[in-house]
Amino acid sequence: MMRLFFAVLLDEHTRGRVALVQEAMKRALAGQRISWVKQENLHLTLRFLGEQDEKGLRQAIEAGQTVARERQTFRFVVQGAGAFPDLRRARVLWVGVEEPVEPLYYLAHQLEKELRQRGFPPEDKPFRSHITLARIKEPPPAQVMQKLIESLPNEPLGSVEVRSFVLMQSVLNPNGSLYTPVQEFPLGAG
Ligand code: 2AM
Repeated sequence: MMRLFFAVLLDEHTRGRVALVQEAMKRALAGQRISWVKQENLHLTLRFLGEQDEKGLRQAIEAGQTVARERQTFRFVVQGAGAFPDLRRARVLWVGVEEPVEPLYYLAHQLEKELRQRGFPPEDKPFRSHITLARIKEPPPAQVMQKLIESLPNEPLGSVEVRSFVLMQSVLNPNGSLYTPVQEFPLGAG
């Protein structure tokens, strides 16, 4: 079995800028029990598939190929930060995506459609484009979070050119997940 997800990877420049925001968060939240995503692992998840067998892997690849053939390269801007589910109960810290967000949503939507046609159970959570920076065991006080988010610069961190998306394997281990690309799907290659 393989734990799989579809993702858009960030270019090195954007990853570096995002990592600076992450460093600022680390300083502001020092002493809290937080697990920070390593810089090389920063990504935007399009669809999480969970544990899949050989057949699931094959069908995920087919779905990815179908979607990629129908789509052209596009850009999005990484900007803004926040917390899921909200600042009072922060469990996930993220940086967001500014306009245009539609192409990403459309890509996620098309993947969902192709996966469902191949018998994958529907994703129950609506897609929200974000790049996870940290996962928090115990939410810090809401004022701390509010102050933190307000203190971060709200300027574009990078304009990402999406030429492909990737099926990733995630191997969980105690000192952080190990992500490995299984297959890359160049956009508009059909
Ligand atoms: P996240 O960034 O919002 O945490 C690999 O685990 C990727 O799949 C992560 O980026 C994670 O999103 C995403 N993902 C979505 N649903 C998940 C789930 N139920 N369990 C683990 N990861 C999930």
